[in-house]
Amino acid sequence: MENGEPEASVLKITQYPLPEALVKQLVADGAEEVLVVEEGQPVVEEMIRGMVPSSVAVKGRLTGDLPRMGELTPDCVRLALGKEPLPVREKETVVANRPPALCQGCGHRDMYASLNEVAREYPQPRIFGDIGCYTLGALSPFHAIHACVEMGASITMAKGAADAGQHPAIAVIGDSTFTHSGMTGLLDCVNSKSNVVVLISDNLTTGMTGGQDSAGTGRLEQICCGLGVEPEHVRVVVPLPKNMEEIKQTLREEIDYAGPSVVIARRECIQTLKRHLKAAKAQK
Ligand SMILES: Cc1ncc(C[n+]2csc(CCOP(=O)(O)OP(=O)(O)O)c2C)c(N)n1
Ligand code: SF4
Repeated sequence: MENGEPEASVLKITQYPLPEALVKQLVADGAEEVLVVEEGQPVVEEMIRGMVPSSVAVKGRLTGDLPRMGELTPDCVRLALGKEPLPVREKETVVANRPPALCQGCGHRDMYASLNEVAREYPQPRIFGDIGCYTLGALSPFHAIHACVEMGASITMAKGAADAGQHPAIAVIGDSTFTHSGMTGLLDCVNSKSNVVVLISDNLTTGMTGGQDSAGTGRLEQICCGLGVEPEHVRVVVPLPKNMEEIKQTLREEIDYAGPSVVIARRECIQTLKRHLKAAKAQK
């Protein structure tokens, strides 16, 4: 007992299949109930019910002790544990109130810095974003994205805008999202000769979900040409502050070209770069 409240044993699960022995161990010393705090669907909650004795009450999203939908906040969990939500002032001392931001040194930053400068040269630019770390370009300090819907939609939104006469119509998409569901949109742009610029921010990984390999790494230019984009309108730049003028000029040239073009801004995510450098050092 601590401050008159019962202590809880905590088991953190980050694997599948579930560690059944650990789950059983969790309730072995006579636990009466288990609260499953699980983002997304209550999959673990359902499975754990079959692993523990029926005398143990398994609580979570399925039982309504945690909300069935939406993000789990500290307050949701406090309520499920029978505690009052933290007063706002106390919360601010636990977690600083700040919006999410791109890492310092991230190549997406340099890509947006150049794109914003070029966009300002046109009376009504429209920039369509997509899903990944670079979605944060919608927030301060960039405010670079006018719309963002779902994986791959940046290109089809830009196509729709371009076909309706919008100029420039620019899609910003990550390398992984491009190979996940952006390629079909680019093929549509080629078929209709749509006047879009697709800016692929290629950090050579899937940054937002933790740095998994990206399906098209090393082949993006070939893929774009294979889809029918003219090779001279598949351009590659390196998003670094020193290359700002070159990137801006490349963007201007492709905006001026009346057809589908691709600009690939390629520089490795600094988080995976750090890991790769550490692994290489360890191998020496
Ligand atoms: C339909 C769907 N599948 C998977 C995801 C998970 N997801 C979020 S962002 C992302 C890809 C991000 O990679 P990338 O486009 O390369 O951008 P980065 O985060 O590296 O900047 C994925 C797969 C999702 N949001 N929606
Ligand atoms: S994880 Fe990588 S891609 Fe994402 S913001 Fe950080 S440096 Fe950029």
